[in-house]
Amino acid sequence: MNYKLLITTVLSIFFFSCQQQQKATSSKDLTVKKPNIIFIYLDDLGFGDISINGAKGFTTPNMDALAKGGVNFKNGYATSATCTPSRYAAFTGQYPWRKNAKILPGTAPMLIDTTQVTLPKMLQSAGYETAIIGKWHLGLGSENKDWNQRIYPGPNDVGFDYSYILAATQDRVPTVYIEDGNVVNLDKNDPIEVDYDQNFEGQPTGKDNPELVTMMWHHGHNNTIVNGIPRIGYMKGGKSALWSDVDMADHFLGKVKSYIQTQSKTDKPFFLSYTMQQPHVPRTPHPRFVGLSGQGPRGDVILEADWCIGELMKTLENEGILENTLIILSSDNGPVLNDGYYDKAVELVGEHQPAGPLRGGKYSLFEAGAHVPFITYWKGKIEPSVSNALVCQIDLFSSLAALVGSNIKGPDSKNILSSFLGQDKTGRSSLVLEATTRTSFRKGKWILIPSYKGKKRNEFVDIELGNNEELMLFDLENDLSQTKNVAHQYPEVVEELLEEFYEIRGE
Ligand code: NG6
Ligand code: CA
Repeated sequence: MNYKLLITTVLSIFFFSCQQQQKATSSKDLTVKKPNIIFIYLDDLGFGDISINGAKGFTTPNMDALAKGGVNFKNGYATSATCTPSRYAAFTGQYPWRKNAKILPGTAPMLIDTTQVTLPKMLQSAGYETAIIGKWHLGLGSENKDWNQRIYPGPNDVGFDYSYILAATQDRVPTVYIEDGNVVNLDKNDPIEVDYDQNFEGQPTGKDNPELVTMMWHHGHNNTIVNGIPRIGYMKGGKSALWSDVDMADHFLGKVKSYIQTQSKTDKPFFLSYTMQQPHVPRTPHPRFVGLSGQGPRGDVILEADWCIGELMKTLENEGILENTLIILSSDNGPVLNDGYYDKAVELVGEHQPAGPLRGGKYSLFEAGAHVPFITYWKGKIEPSVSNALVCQIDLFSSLAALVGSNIKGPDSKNILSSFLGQDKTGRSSLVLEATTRTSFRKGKWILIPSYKGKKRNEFVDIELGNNEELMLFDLENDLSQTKNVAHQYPEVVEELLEEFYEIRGE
């Protein structure tokens, strides 16, 4: 054999395999450092509303698949029991009560300051393309904004490269989509006007014209009627821009799919917040889902949302990026059955317990207010498990920063990346929770709810709010349903928790 030829062959094989290895490592590094990140954020989905957490009467196969293939957190929290504060915390990493965040009307100015650090801005600086598609509810523009001009500031000005949103909630005007600050399909000859105090002359309302509604209001929700549904707030004009309620899920999903299809063809990783409107009121399932749950529109829109999540997963698979995408699923607050419309949610719920074993619901300082479904999924990277780690949406900021190698942190956000990846089962040590501006304190297995004046139960929504003459302490490890106030048995625990709570609150 030719000796020279042998050496050349051996050497070229060696260099070739080195090159291949280098390629493999660099692409693996990329995968490890900069995966796409999708935050699926549902609206008012309770801890028990997915079948893997015990839902009865219907199944949610797509959410279950994420939970079974990823980490299903049993102690996962929004910061709050209502939407605006929870979203504020998730996107800024700051406790919402520091900013006095409350449920906002559709006319509210932008709550996040354009100079603030935010989760999407942090990801932008780490090389991400960022987007939000779905519900916003963090205020837009200034107090006296003109909806017929580009609305500034909005999501695009606090870190989202692309935004396709509804301004507040599905039950609040304006009932139009806004893309990158502009109302979609707006006819300038039919300008939009919005007011939360006074009606516009000659406009029918749910209160005065019940004959015009197709979904009757129970409490609130009796102002301007759009698509037969009476809303909160008054609105005039913008006819060509009005959304279709029954098509909303398909509409947002369409935007999500095309965003993913476009981004998957670029070199940049993306961060997508898919902020779904379900199962918040008004529940308007597409006719394909009507009747499927046996629980009326509330169950039907949960099935609709679950289907959308399945479609999202298929899109990731078809684009070949599923293995390179971290998915986080959670809800902005706990469940409510009657949130202001007659839609049979109460009558048809049967055995199903939207909050699972938890006490209270949306608006409540009891567990069901902010203790929500929380799942992380990353095919091939996260080992399937159930975790008791204490995790909160506020921690996504600093944890994702750690994942992408950024040293920007959210002010109240902890880096608990290893818990989100299923490796650590402890999570953060303590957490301040909030419900309609009242706060409580979780530490380890304990939750301390200070004494608050006010009604014990909101009769309209039929939910216990967590107000009590005496301070309450619960041992969640042994009494998850909060049946026994043990404050008197553990005065030293009360003292320790109060001290830390006041310190964090700066009191
Ligand atoms: C309440 C609404 C409720 C819902 C909630 C916001 C009334 C009587 N009730 O004020 O229907 O819209 O605000 O929900 O108007 S959240 O999930 O966005 O926080
Ligand atoms: Ca909500």
